[in-house]
Amino acid sequence: MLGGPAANLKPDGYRLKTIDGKIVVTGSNDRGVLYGAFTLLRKVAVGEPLANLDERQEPRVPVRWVNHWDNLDGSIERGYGGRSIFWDNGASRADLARVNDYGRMLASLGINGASINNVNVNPRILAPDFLPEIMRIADTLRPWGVRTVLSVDFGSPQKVGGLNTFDPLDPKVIAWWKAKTDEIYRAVPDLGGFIIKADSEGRVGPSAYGRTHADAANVVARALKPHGGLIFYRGFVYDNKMDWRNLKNDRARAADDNFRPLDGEFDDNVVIQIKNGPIDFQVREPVSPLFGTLRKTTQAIELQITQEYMGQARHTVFLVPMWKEALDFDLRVGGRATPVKARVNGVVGVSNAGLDDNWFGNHMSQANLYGFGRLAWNPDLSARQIAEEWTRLTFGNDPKVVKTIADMQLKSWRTYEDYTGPLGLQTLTDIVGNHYGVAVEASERNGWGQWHRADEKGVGMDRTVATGTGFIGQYSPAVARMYESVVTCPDDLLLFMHHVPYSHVLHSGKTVIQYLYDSHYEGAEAAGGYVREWKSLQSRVDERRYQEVLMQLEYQAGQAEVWRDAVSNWFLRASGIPDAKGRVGHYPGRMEAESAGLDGYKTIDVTPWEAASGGKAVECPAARCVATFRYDGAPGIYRIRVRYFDQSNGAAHFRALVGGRVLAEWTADDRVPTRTIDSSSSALRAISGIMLRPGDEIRVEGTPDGGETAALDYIEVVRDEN
Ligand code: GCV
Repeated sequence: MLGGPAANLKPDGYRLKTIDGKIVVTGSNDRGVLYGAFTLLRKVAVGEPLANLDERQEPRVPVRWVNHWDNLDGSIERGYGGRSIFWDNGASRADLARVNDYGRMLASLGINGASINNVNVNPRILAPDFLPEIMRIADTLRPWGVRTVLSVDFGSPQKVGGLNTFDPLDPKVIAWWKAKTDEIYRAVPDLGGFIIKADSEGRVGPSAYGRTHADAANVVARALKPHGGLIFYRGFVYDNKMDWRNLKNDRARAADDNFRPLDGEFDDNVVIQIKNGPIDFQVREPVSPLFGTLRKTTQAIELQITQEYMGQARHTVFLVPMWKEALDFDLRVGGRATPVKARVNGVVGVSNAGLDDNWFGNHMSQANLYGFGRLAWNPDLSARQIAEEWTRLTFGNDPKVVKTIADMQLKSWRTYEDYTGPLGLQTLTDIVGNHYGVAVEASERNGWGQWHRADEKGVGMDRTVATGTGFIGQYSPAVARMYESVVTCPDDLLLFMHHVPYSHVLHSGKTVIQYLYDSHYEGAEAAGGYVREWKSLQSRVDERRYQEVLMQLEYQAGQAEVWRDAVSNWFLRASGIPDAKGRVGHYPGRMEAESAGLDGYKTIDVTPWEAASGGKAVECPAARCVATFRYDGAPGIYRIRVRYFDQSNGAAHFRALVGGRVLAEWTADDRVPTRTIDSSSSALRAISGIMLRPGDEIRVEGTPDGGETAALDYIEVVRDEN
C-alpha cells in the first residue's frame, strides 16, 4: 500500500511500517515512495523479516547522480559494456527500452539524476534542432525519478550560438546562456542542470579571456537559477603539458591551486565536482586536498564506477572499499574531525553502462554501480553489507555463494593494487595509450604528470613541503604532518608522497623493493585463487553466468601474471637488487618462443620490453608458422601453458601438438584494447592433463589473420593441479 507525503522526512526520504499486517510505504515526495517500494522489494529478495517493519530512511545528500561519457555517435569514452544506451549515429537511440530499464535500476538505488553525454562535449547537444532528442531521453528517465542532466561545452555561445566570443563577462554571452537555458527548460522542465569541464585536457575555458573559473561557472549558474538548476563545475583542471624535468611541478597540486583562491566567489547553485583523488582515478591515491580547502563553496565528490584504470571490466575490482576510505578520510579541518562525507553535498559516479546484457561487460562489475548507489544514499553502510546484498540480489541467497562472492569482491581492490601499483605508485599502466595493460615507464617523461620518478637509485614523487613539490602542504596541518614524514606516512601512500631508496624499510619491516616483488607475487596468486574459489560454486550459480564469470576470472589470473612479471622485472633491472625469494627472472618450466625451433616465425623486440618474457616474442610473417619446443623434464602429467598475443585487428588461429597429436586449437578473437603485440594483447591458453616424457616435442602452430601475426611469447610446462 502506498501512502501520501510523510512529514519530517528530507526530500526523497521514506518510511516503511507494518500496520495491521499491511506494509505502508510513505514518502516525502513521489521519489521517496518509489524508493521505499524498491527497498521493500530488496528486503523480500534478501529474505529480511517484514512482520514488524518500522524504518525511516533519508538520503545523506540531495544530489546522487551518475555521469555518462557517451558520445552522440553511440561510442562511449572509457566504456566497457558495449555501445551507448542513449545515443546512436548522432541522435537518440530509436529504441530506448534499455534507458527505461536503466532508469528503473537507478531508482532502485536512490539515484536521482543522470548526465547523458560526455564531458568532452560535442557542442551539438545544445543545437536547437537537437532538443527533441534530449526530450525523448528525459521522458524515459522521468518516471523513475531520474532527472536528466547535460554536459555542455563552455565554448557553446560561439560554437552553437554563432557569437564571436564565449567570454563569460560579455553581455552577449550572458544573454545567450540565459536564452539557451530557458529554451531547454521549456522542453525539459525538470532538467537537473549542467556539467562543465573547462580548461582541461584540451577543452576551452575562461582562461581564453583571462577570466576565472568563478566567472565561468556563475554565468551559467545565473541562467539556471530561475529554473532551480545546478551547475556542476569540474575541479579536474590541470595542465597536461607540464615540464617533467622540473621537480617542483606536480599535477596533484592543480585542483587546489586553481580553486583555493576562488572560494567564496561561486554562486550558491554552483557545485564544484571533485575527483576523489588529486590525480585521476588511480588504484591508490590520497583524497583530494580540495575537499578540505573549500569552505564557502558547495562541493560534490566524483567517483568512477567504470573501471578505466581498474582493469576495464576484464578484472574483478570491487571499488566500494576504496570509495569508503575516501568518504571516511578525516581532513581535520580546523583541527576537528572532518570526514570527506561530511563536506560534500553531492555524490557523482561516472557510470558508462552500455548495451551489453550485463551493462558493464562483466557480471562482477555490476556490483560497483550497486555499491555506488547504496553509498551515495548512506555512506555509513559497510562494504561487506553492500557486497552481500548485491550478491544475494544477483546470485541468490545460498550462503556459500554469498560468502564466496562477497569475500572475493571485498579483497579484489587490494589484489588489483598488489599487482598493478602498490605503495602509492599509481596504476603502472599505459597512461598515454589505452590505460589498460602494464607499461611502467609510460607515465614518465611526458607532460601528463602521472610521474613516479623511478630510477636506479629510488622511486616515488617527493611531494613534501620540505624538499618536494609542496603538495602535502595543501592539507590541513594535522594531515600534512602525517604525510610529510616517512615515519608517519602510511606505507600504502609512501611513494605517492616521498622519493625513497629501494632499500628504504617500510613499517611492515620489508624493504620497498622486496615489497614490490612480494606484492606482485601475492596479487597474482590471489587472482589465481579467485578461479579456484569460483569453481567451488559450480551448479550453485546458473550455468551461463558460471561460465562467463569463470572465463573472466581465468583471464584476469593470466593477466595478473603478465603484470607480475613485467613490473617485477622492470624494478629488478632498474634497482639491480635481486628478489630475496629468487622468483623474479626465474621461471621454472618456461621455454621462450625465441629460443624454440622456428619454422617461419621471426623473433621481434617487444615494446615496452617488460610486456613480454625476455623482452622478445616471435611473429609469423607467412601464411603459417611453427615453433617447436623440446621437453626434457621428468615424465608425468602436466599442464602446458601457451602465452600468445591476441590483438583486436584479426583472429589468428593456433594449434598445440605433442608428438603429432593435436592437444588443443583455438582462435585468438578476444575483445582487447590494442592492435599491437604488448601486455594488453598478451593471452594465455592452458591445456591440462598432458602426459609428457623426456624428448617429447611440443609444437605450436600459428596461422595469422588480418593484422594479427599469431605471435607467441613462451610456453610453460607445469605440474597439473587438477
Ligand atoms: C572524459 C581521464 C580520462 C578521460 C576523461 C577525463 C575526465 O583523463 O582518461 O577519458 O575524459 O579523465 O575525467 O574528464
